[in-house]
Amino acid sequence: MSSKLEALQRWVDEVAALTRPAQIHWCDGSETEYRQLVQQMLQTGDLIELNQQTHPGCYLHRSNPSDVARVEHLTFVCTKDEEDAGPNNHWMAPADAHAKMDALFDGCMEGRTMYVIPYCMGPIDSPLARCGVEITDSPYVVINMRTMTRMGAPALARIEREGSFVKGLHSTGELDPERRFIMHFPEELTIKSYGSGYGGNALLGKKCHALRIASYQAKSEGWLAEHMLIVGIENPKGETHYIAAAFPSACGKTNLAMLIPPEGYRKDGWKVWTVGDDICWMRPGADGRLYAINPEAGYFGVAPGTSDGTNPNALSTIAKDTIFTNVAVTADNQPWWEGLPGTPVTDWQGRPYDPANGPAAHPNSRFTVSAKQCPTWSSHAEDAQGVPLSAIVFGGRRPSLVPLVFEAKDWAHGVLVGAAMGSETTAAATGAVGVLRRDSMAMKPFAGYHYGDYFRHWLSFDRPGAKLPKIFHVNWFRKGEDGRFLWPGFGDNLRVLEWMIQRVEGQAAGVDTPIGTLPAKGELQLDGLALDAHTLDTLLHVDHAGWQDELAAIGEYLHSFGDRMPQQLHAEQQRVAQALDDAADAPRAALAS
Ligand code: GTP
Ligand code: SPV
Ligand code: MN
Repeated sequence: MSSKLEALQRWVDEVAALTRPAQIHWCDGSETEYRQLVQQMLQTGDLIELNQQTHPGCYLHRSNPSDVARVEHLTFVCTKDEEDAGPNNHWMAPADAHAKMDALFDGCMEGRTMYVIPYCMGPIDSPLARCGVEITDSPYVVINMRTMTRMGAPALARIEREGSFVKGLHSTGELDPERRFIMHFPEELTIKSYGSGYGGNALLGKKCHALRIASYQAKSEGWLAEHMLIVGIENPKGETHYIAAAFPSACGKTNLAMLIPPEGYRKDGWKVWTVGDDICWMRPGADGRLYAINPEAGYFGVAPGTSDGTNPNALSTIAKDTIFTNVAVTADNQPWWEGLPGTPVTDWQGRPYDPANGPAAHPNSRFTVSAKQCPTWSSHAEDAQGVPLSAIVFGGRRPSLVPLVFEAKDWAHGVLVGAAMGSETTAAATGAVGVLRRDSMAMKPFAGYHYGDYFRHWLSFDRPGAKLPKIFHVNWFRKGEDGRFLWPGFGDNLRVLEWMIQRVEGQAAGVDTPIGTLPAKGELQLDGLALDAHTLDTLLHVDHAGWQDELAAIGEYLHSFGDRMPQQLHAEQQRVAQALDDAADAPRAALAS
């Protein structure tokens, strides 16, 4: 072992002394290693073989029923100073957190194999990429990390070159919700996770490293780590605009990243290219534009709702070599979830399907698959320098008030729009579903430091020479009085993206309103869509009284972060509130529809 890897070896020895595994396996990321792990997991029942005729290389994993989502109430950011974690995070003093976790890890791997997983987040030769090492006793974590990251020998070589890496220690423990914690020590570039084998709790490269630790690093290094998809939209002239979009968990990132253009668009030559579906790291390039990479190598996507009608690209992506977690199965052993044709016979817990027990697939059931299997995988997804962004989009599940799309006036207004984001909660985290909460930039569960400092960092990108993307807000989830979605969504969302691109290119005038610029009449391309005039009016209406209340609530929200909230954001909130008050005095002048 070279001297540069001594620090890693020392840490592995320390962890082994604490957890006392029967053996240690250094993961090389090879196909042979993957096959061996799969065989072993088939024997232990950790994996169940699915129909290999219809789904070659596909397996099912069933989680413990108490362990099927992220656990925000058990997730902590442990900075020396409590203020640095901010009111947006749960905090514990680092010494207390280490003591608590080390007591849980004491002897927890006895009789088991400890896996050492070197991984790289981002293209292996990218200056924007960062490495980590996860130590885990879960073979399920190993096979998922192999798909989700660049795992193994090349990552180890980069760690040896750079000498620095994020340390992640994980054990599934007893899967006891009372003995489950996800702890982050951003100042030590360290993660400790115990008691869960699920997704974001256990695949430490994803939310723990690539968002919580990375957002903290990004603040001091001048970049951004965000909960965003990255998609390329190619117009009929062959020009591609890249768009990054932040929607909260289970609010449409994977779907937008893989969208299939409506028929008319396809005929005209529009194409969509997928760069990333969950996480985006971006930094300013020499030309002043923001450049983005996808730090991940795979998708850990929501299964329910994925169908030929909604996301055919995802469906063909997961036709082979995919791990399914907590889906149902059909009589001929195919994976099944709500939204697919056919009928389930066995539910996600392995019980005979009975509608009285709820959905057959868990609402947060997922697929893990290599990004390269996506038919629309972008040839630029591996570009070391990343792709230049034309637009940043914020959005959430807002059943009322928030129009289909609006554009922020400038960067500072855009930061306010992102900070003010609200969305109904989903099954991606434990707790009540469908409750409206603020989820600034879709980072409420993931910002590794104080939101006030985070917004200040965002504002700091607006500096001389910067050629920043335009910022938009969308809402695919507006509901009518009958409770149905007003906007068709999915592929038809391209209509809204096209308007954004026209705005970027200076080709759409839009209509100014106090909350931002909306499409003018006729600017949204709606050919081939059965959308009546009344629905369109509702989707593009700015309800002044409703927005006055919303701005008051946003003002209170900003104040809840105390002194660290930048004055500039308060000023933006006051500017928009004032514009709404002024418009209320002269209502006709400023209405969008
Ligand atoms: P995470 O992986 O948890 O971060 O989720 P995500 O943001 O990638 O969400 P995803 O694309 O998987 O979508 C989650 C759910 O929202 C699925 O059930 C989709 O069918 C649904 N959905 C996605 N896009 C749309 C849309 O445009 N309209 C409507 N009505 N539903 C959508
Ligand atoms: C999310 O919840 O935003 C996800 C799934 O993408 S997890 O990896 O569990 O965080
Ligand atoms: Mn996510």
